[in-house]
Amino acid sequence: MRRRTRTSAVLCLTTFAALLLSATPASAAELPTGARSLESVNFPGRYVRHQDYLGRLDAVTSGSTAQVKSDATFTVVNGLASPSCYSFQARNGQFLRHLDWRVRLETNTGDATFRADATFCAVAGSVAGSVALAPVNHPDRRVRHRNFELWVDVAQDTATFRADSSFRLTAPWTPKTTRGPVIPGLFADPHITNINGRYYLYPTTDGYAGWASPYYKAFSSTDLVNWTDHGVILNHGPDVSWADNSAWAPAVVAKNGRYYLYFSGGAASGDTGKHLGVAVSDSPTGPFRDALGRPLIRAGAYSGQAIDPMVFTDDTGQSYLYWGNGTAYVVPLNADMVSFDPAEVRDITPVGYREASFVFKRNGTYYFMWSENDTRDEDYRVAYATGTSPLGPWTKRGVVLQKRLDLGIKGPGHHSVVKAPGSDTWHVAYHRFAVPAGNGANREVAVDRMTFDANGLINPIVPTP
Ligand code: FUB
Repeated sequence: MRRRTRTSAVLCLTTFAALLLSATPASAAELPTGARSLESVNFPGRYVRHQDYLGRLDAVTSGSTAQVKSDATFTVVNGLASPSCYSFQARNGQFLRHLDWRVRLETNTGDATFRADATFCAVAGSVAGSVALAPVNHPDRRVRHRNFELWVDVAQDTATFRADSSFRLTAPWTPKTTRGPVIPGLFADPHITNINGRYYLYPTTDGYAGWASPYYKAFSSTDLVNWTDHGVILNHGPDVSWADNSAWAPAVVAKNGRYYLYFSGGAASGDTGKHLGVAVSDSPTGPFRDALGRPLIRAGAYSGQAIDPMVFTDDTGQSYLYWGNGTAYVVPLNADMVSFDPAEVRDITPVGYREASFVFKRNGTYYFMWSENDTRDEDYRVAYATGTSPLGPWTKRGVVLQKRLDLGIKGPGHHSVVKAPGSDTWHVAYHRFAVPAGNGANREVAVDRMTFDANGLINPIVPTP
């Protein structure tokens, strides 16, 4: 009975995913992500903007008010329903979506309907360099202007319709003035690492109710500012037989000339909790394949959820797997990186521990860091301890990253740490409620400096907006 329920739920999800996939227009175009404005092709000087939460096409000039310019500026981001399409986030944090065929601005609820209604696939527009936007769930329609209002109408094969539905992406009327987020859109739980001199970022894809996203993307950078999107590197649906959703908190480590991605996932039935798995690839940007065909740690094998894996490799070459939610565990990994001796698992839970263990070593001292409170709570924060071995014992040193309401920063946590090669320069990647108007399921990724005092203790981390 249980099996049948799970099977039909899987079928439902698979059908929806297949629908979304087949809905993606064939002549897909790629858009640059980041801040942009969208200018009409047949009414140059008029731009997509929102007014009273409705989409319009209005004139914007250098003399327009700051509000008008801001209302005509969007961040092109990863599609909320499909990574091969796009969503458009306004400066107030809301997204363009269609409802009753009118384009409007609303807050992302994270449910499947909203995400689909707010995801548009880019296809070639009427003139070179322009694009048309097809709703991912209605590929026969296009975003078009009619009486200078934005509607989602059935595409017509006429020159007028093609022009009314074509836009040029231009420089934004209101340029970005903040450092964050470092990757446009909704992502969380960033795992940052440096492989052969290049920085890689592996986040959870966010914006899904219940953190239900099924896939991971990889990003890379040489300067921690400009990031290249390498696309989807592992998708629970097709790639992992035992997980369908909840693609949470990946961590990648290089070893033996290969790349190992540790991750968590849940089954569509939702009745078995989260399992922890490991995938392998010959490249840090994947594609990754499930290494075992089964979880490395099954839900329920240890108390707390089997989530938030992280691997630290000591100077001896020995790698250790850390994970946990409520309880923090560590175990030495076998040389194959995909197995361990269960008898070696240790509980290293510090006071205040919630999840997101991260371990690194500096000047002979081991640092064990973690997140406290709930990721939906603005008091989500990062604390740490120091120790003399990867297994402890640990001495708690306190909280180093927490909310800064004066800067509009809430819930900074689930971080990771990276050292610039050949230096003593350290950075921390973490997520926080998206600024503005985010919450515990609409989070963004930031990167800031992490410094130490003369005694090797971590100075309070100053989050930049
Ligand atoms: O993103 C899903 C979950 O939220 C992570 O596994 C936790 O660490 C928390 O950030």
